[in-house]
Amino acid sequence: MRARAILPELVAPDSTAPISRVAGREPVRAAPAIGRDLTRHLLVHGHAMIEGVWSRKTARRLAREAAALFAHRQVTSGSIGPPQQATASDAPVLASLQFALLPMARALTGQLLVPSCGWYNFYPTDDAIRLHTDVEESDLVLLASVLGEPGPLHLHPELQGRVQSELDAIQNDPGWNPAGGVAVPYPPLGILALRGRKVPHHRAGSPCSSLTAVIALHYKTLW
Ligand SMILES: O=C(O)CCC(=O)C(=O)O
Ligand SMILES: [Fe+2]
Repeated sequence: MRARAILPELVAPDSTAPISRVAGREPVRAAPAIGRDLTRHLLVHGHAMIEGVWSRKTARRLAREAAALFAHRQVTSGSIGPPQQATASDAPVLASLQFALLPMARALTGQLLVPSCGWYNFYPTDDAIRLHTDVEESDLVLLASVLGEPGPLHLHPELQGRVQSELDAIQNDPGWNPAGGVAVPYPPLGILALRGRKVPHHRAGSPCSSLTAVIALHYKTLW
């Protein structure tokens, strides 16, 4: 019964047919078909945007879970910028979503990815996140806004190959332009797929008018 209670309903924007059932209970619907244009964009630019991956109902469940975790302060300090985080191990809706999106992550990359880690990033006052590359356990991250309206993430393909200490030095340099990089918004009810281990990214930070939360679902190749 618990699985039924936590399972997010995923819908395809162009299809309403359920494609599978988990334990014969609530239907899981397909994530959008991943066309060549998206896989090519990810290959060439290191990111791709996909709208309408889940329903408003799933969005509400994620928002509720994020708000509850924050209210009960089951959060820790982020290591590389986001002020506070809660991991998927404390978040059944998020954990369920991470598995439901696995086929999409594989289709996007053509790689046999598995979920590695996932979390909510909380931005109670401003949405700044330092210039960084992602954790080693990440060959692909799926990012989405679930509460509030974070500004676009700024991607820096031109800084590919820099280690974290170099990125810190670049950001601390007085000549650093916080508005630089390719600004990519989080699409409505959808995800920004990012090769975040390769492509450094940051957000300079604007004040948040209400609690803002982003999900980061990481996937890793087995070999
Ligand atoms: O919180 C965000 O908007 C970005 C998240 C991110 O880059 C990360 O968690 O590594
Ligand atoms: Fe990141």
